[in-house]
Amino acid sequence: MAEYDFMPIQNFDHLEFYVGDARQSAYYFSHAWGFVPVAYAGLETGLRDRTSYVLEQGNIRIVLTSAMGPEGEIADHVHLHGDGVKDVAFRVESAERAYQEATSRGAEGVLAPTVRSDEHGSVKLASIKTYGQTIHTFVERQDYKGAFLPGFRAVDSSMPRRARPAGLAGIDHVVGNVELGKMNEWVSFYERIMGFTQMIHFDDRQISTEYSALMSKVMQNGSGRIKLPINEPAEGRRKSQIEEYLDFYRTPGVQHLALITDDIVATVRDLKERGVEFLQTPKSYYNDVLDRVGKIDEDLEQLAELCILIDHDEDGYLLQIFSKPIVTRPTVFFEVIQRKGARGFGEGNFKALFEALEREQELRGNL
Ligand code: TYF
Ligand code: FE
Repeated sequence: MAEYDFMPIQNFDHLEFYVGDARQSAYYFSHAWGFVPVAYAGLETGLRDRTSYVLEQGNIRIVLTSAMGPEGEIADHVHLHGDGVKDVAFRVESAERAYQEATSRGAEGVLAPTVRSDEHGSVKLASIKTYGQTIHTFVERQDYKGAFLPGFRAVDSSMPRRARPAGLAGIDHVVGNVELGKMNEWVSFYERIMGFTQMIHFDDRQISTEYSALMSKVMQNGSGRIKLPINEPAEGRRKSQIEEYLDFYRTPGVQHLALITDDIVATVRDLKERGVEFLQTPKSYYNDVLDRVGKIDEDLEQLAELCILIDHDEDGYLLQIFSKPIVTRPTVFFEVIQRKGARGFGEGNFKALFEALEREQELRGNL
């Protein structure tokens, strides 16, 4: 029987990026990636020090926040890291309880349980630290009917919707990069503090190509809904892609967000037409991929044209593709993934994927 889950997380609530300019980032996330603006907080809502845009697509909610001046933690965060993910927020039934469970097990609190209310109801928020300067906020929102959180106003839905969704439906996993030698600390952080377990099936994923190497372990919560892989650099012949990230982000942090689609061919075709750039896969990959993965529903020609990767495990197969970094520094990127039964992360693609990542790394002079 499953053990009692002291940290029942319902789902991801949102991902908050701290960015240099929230307005321009919102334009990129909506026009390039199809996220629809739904809420806003800034000068017009009485906020003087920051501006946030909230965008949604399917069950994905992204918050883009920037500082209105050089002071404060948002400006400091952007100064140190460039644009990046500050908060991987989870929806819970009780923020108070989640915070108590985590802090009593040793988590460092950032925001003690706090109630915020407006005419749409009230929410409870509480936050703890995780790797680098990243935090996890627990969001309790069952008594709230507003657009996002108190203090935000809904983006007028009678306005013409400039964003056209691209078929992204949910968050599959969120990956963190940690420093060399720190993997087990973070594995035990998620075990001890969050009640997560290591997906046994994929533990000790030691991945090395000719040049770079990394270790990756996948942590998941009690329900399996939340999957948080953790990467650490490993000794390779040349600089690990994880080290390149750490060199530019300056601390551990979120490396990639994997977004689910039910039709990866349509989604990726659409995103490419809007100018989103993805890693290229050599055509030779497609010569023998079906020998490895077996029969698939999709047209191989189309997958090859779009450079979509294919992998399988005992439960089925999956299709995935990786964007180039979405920010100026070679740090955070998106993965688009369609699962057709498979529960893995594309282990069979690691060689092709890491070679593609290393070609980019080499162009940047960081290999
Ligand atoms: O999440 C994963 O495990 C896959 C593969 O630096 C991956 O998306 C793993 C490590 C990495 C880039 C991609
Ligand atoms: Fe991934």
